[in-house]
Amino acid sequence: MSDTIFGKIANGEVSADLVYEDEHVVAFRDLNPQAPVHVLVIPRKPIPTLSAAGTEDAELLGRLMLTAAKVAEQEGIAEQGYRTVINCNAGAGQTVYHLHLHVIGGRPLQWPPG
Ligand code: DGP
Repeated sequence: MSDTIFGKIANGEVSADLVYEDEHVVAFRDLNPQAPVHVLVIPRKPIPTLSAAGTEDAELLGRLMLTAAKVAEQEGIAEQGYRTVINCNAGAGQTVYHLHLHVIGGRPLQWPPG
């Protein structure tokens, strides 16, 4: 798979406003935020979509979720509430084909979403 912009952020080739990183995942602020807090959590491993993840990625997917919760705490939105979203494929609005989990909050969020 060719490297995406998120792969380049994960390996440090492209800069981003990082809020968390460890050996498995990186979290950084979205360039086009949809709310006062909008952070993307990605695995360092370049999995293109959620559908492309396999059972071998189960622990890594758990790490993405736990990192989302950690970021929400760190950003001060855990108590008021936040949303996590994974867009899978073009029909759902995925534009970057490196798996990423959106953490969105800091304003009231409608449900159901549009
Ligand atoms: P999605 O539509 O789910 O594929 O979300 C992709 C998000 O990535 C979108 O909200 C904008 C953001 N984004 C795209 N390119 C960059 C970039 O180079 N840096 C950062 N920080 N965010 C980006």
